[in-house]
Amino acid sequence: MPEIVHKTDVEAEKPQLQRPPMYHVVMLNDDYTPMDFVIEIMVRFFHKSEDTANKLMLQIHHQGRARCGLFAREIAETKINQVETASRTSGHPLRCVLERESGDQ
Ligand code: TYC
Repeated sequence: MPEIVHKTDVEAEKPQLQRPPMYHVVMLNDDYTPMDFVIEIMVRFFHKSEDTANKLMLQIHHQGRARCGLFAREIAETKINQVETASRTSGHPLRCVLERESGDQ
């Protein structure tokens, strides 16, 4: 027989607005990865136009980092793996990190 579980007042009043958090893939600057390679990666894995990819690459070069896309956690982790595998295969140290969305910025 299924047991009836009564919600506390607090649980009953909690609005059911939960959704899984999303994550930014943040690309980092380094001194060695060629600019053209970074642009290629942005086009290939983040579906950026050449123009947007060029702007993002320069933003990273000058400011140290830029967000390249917002994804569910598993997708974001896969993107990072794809970028880093392609980079290592080509002998470059390009890196990305995850950043949990916060609503600000
Ligand atoms: N700083 C690199 C250079 O001068 C270019 C670069 C841009 C590297 C963006 C990584 O995410 C990056 N060749």
